[in-house]
Amino acid sequence: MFKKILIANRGEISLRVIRACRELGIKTVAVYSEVDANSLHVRFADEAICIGPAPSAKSYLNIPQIMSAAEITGAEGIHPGYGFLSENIKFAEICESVGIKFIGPRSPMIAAMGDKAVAKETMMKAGVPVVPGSDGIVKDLKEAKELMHQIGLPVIIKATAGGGGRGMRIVRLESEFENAFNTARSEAQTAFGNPDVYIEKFIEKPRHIEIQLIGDQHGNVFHLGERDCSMQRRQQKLIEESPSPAVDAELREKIGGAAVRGAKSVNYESVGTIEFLMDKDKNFYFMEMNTRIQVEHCVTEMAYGIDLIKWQIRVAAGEKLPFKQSELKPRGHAIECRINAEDPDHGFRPSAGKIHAFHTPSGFGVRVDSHAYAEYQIPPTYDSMIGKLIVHGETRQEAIEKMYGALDEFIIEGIKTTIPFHKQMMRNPNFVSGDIDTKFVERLLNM
Ligand code: MV4
Repeated sequence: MFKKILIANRGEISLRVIRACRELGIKTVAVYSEVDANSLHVRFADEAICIGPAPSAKSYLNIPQIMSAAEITGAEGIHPGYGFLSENIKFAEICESVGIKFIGPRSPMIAAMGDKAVAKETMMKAGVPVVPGSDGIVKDLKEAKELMHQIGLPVIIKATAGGGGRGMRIVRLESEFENAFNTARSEAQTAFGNPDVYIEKFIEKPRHIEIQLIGDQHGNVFHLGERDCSMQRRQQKLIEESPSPAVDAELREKIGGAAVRGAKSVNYESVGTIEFLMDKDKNFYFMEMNTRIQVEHCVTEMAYGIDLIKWQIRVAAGEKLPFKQSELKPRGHAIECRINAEDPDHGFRPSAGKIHAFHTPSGFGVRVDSHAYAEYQIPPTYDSMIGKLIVHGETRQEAIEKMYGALDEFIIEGIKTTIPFHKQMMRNPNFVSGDIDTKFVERLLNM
């Protein structure tokens, strides 16, 4: 087992990894930018190294500085958290080349799953359902039209260099197709410097269902059920839950089994998530695979009673997973609300500044993962999430009630937050009945 791990991240996820290491008897090294000198991850780590000024490029993305910090402190492993360098192939390669364990999959795996076409091909070979569409990039209008007729309308045209919802164009009428195809290509050239597009069957009003996976270095891969992340706004997740109100035990086994087949086909190790689109008829289609721990991992932890970060560290140290898939079942229901320093009454615009009062909720089944505190000055440099509120109840209804009460107890003064928005959602009839999809929030806000 590692004696010392450096966490190449900041904020709540850095605190989360510090806690897991503490419980595993592992010493921790925090890295921080000048503006983060008073952050809690600096305070609670065993050692802390300043790696540069505020801009991420000069600090949390500064590979030489991070590697120097690891060398100076003798860290044997580096946990990248999420975002920043967590899926950076070069960073994983550098760690591998100097014998420091990158706590995640090996660099070739990050590369493979990071290439949309390779990932889709891999999943197809493993029998994982993928969205019907072109086999890679569509080279010209003639081929595109043939595909449109094969797939059937509506179709979606996607820029291969796009991502996160950018460079996508839906076509519902044949008469629109030629113009849409040409416009999509020229917009892709302008936006990404690459005009290449591919075409897929458009899945109407999909849910975003993702499967939590964990694999060890002995060929074992398990799934820990699904998370429903359909409550999004402009590709930003706001509320996540496990299990999904749209998935029963039988469907869970189907989707989870498909995800495990996909992961096993590439000998996946570490934690990972396979994202699916699911239509109203419960057909599910592979979207992408994330080779890192995710913000919303906590709802899986609460529903399955498993500490994912500790197991991620154990498998990185070579331990064998002691699980039996048949015993990995969700119990009760967990919901997470992302607490962002944003103003929901003004287009969720950032609301950085100084927090004057900070009181967190608690009670049975209430968890707050946050690096914020009273008098904390939120830097405008990084993303706006200042914490996550997670609740666990025996039923979804109880979890919703518990979430509403916890949000009501959550006092943050001095900045605007998404708390009022989340309270409204816990009282929204569609959310409460589970009748939502990935465009629900945007329709609700008339975006
Ligand atoms: C789709 C789709 C419907 N049909 N592909 C959005 C970003 C990227 N992850 C893929 N996305 C979508 N791809 C087909 N064939 C709908 C979306 C989509 C979406 C997917 C997941 C979560 C939120 C979303 C919001 C808008 C669109």
